[in-house]
Amino acid sequence: MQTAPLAQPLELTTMRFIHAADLHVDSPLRGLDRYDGAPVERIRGATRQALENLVELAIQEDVDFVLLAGDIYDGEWQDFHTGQFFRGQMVRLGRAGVRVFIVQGNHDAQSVITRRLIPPDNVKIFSSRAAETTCIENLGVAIHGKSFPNRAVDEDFVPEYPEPVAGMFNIGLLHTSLNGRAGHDPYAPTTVDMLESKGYDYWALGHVHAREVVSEIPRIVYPGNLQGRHANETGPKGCELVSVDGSNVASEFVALDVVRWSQVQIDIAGEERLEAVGAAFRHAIEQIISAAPDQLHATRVTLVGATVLQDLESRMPGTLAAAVQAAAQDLGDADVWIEQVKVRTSAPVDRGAQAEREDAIGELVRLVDAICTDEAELSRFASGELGKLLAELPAEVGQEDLPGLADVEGLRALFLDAEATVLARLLSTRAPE
Ligand SMILES: [Mn+2]
Repeated sequence: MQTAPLAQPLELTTMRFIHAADLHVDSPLRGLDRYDGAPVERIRGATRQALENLVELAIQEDVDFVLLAGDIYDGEWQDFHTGQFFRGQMVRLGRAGVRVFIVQGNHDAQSVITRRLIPPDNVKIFSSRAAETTCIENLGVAIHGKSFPNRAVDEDFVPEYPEPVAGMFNIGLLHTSLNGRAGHDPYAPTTVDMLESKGYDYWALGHVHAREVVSEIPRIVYPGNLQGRHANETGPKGCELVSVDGSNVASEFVALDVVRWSQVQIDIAGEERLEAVGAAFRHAIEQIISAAPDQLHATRVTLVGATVLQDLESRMPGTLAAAVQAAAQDLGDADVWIEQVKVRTSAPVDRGAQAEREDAIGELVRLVDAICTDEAELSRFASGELGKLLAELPAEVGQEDLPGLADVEGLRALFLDAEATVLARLLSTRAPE
């Protein structure tokens, strides 16, 4: 739980609310059927179950209201079922006395969803024509928002958002890419400065699928999406549970996902037996499972390393992937689905023999040998450009992520590692995937 003081302390306000975004209910899972044994129905239903979990959390925690910052739907509904399911969940909230405030995002913009359903009375969807404000007098909260009229919104909505209501807790509900976020379309762009200058107390953002606390004062948060939808949306997904007690705003992340995506790289360098592949996989997956024992784990496995098993794989492609799948079948009660096995292994290379060659390969091996046996040269690398680069990296990049850049021994290992990668490519007789 992180707590921060408000810019202007409010005396009477006490409330709790949930902030979620990017539900993408019934988002299609493309290519899912291609995989044998895929728990298709469980994965297909995951976005709906995560929404049910959100509703249960809201009722259990007895929150005052729920904010949904856009992309509730992935796009136009196939039929009315998607909208009716969502509406049914909103009705559950309404019966529990929970109000819901929604802005539409690029995926569920006014013009994108053409089927119409009248929302229940406890749900307020902000207009896409102009930014507007709803006040809840008894809570002392003012919620400001504007929906996307169309999928592509190029302008900054924030200048148009109303002035904060004096003496109230002011919340801005906004679907935005801010000043750009990798992998996300630059819609309704704005800046942190712009958000701060508005004088609100909390900015409930949506659009970016990775959770991010953008700022503490005022608190500006992307909760991330409610449920990961593919192997690039890894880790816990859920919502922000926010408490306001007059002088403090505190919020914590609560996981609501039912399918947990992960990617794991398994190094099988030097392994000679297929059994070892299964054992290495078990070791990796046990850590993933123990971190979240109640989830269905959808995992992408990448096998790397120079191994004689590559020979087997070359003669019968699919052997290594099948070894991983077999090990997953043996896991018993654990819910694990291997989404994909990427084989990036290589054949072991006889460096001595390669160094004798009179071609680019021989030249590469001799060059790496020359550098690795030259202490002075390695020291120059460590203290020169690489050392400088290391010093300039942002603090979030842990030094443990960059092993050995600053010392001779580490550099030697890195050079040999890089050589092995290049040699594997040069010597590979496999067709590229
Ligand atoms: Mn979006």
